Amino acid sequence: MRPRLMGILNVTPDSFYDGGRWEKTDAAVRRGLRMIEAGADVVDVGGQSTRPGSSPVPIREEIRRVVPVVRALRARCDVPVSIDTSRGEVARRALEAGADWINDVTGLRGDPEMASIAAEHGAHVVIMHMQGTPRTMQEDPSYDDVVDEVRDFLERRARRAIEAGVPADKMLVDPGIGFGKKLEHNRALLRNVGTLQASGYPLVIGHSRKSFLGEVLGREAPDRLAGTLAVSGYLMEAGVDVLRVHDVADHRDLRRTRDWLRRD
Ligand code: HH2
Repeated sequence: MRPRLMGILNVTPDSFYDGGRWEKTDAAVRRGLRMIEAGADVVDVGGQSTRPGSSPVPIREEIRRVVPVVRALRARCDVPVSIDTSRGEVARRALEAGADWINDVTGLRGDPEMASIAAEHGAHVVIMHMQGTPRTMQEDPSYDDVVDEVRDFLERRARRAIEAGVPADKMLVDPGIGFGKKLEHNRALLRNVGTLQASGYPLVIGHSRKSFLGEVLGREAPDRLAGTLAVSGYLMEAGVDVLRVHDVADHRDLRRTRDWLRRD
């Protein structure tokens, strides 16, 4: 199966890797269009960093950052646009501006309205697992069995979304690499994507340049591309449906090379 590439577009001053690079609307739109040219199957626009230790920004500021970018991308391309938010009002405004997906790192727990907003607009929904909140999540995350607990959570939240009217075929799930997880938790989740896929929903993985790679390699985010690609290759073999990545062109090359190698 051909994994889809979700290009990360953070319209923020402080995201852990691309913060401050696409803060202005024009720069963000150019970046989004470049990612689409490079082969992104969906562009994920975020207006608030959720890196460990981060605090929420005012809702009006989040809307100011993302809505013009979503509108401009929608006017200039047909590729699905995703809004990375856990706030219903931000999602609503982005969907009205033309977004197609909601990517919610709280698994629809951040705002009780989120599931019905998604249902009303016919949006695809990515339900992600996180233990704790971004501000404190890396202080001492703990699990009895991380894979089982994450799978149960994702299935429970997906059922709730279906009850609120989101069609099952518009739902995707994501174990939330780095969100309230120690190195070994991330490793267990990456090695057990089959268990997570057993729920039947397409699986999204967002490992790109994250700090677990810093722990493995002793490198900062700008120097974690090779590590990211190694994990991506592994996940492609495992049949993951969507890879959420900063480096779309490199991943397209990875995917093409792998397809060439596997061809009969
Ligand atoms: N990771 C981040 C943000 N949103 N969404 C999903 N579905 N899965 C993820 O793993 C995920 C996500 C954090 O990464 P990034 O957007 O690059 O950084 P920041 O939160 O600092 O903006």
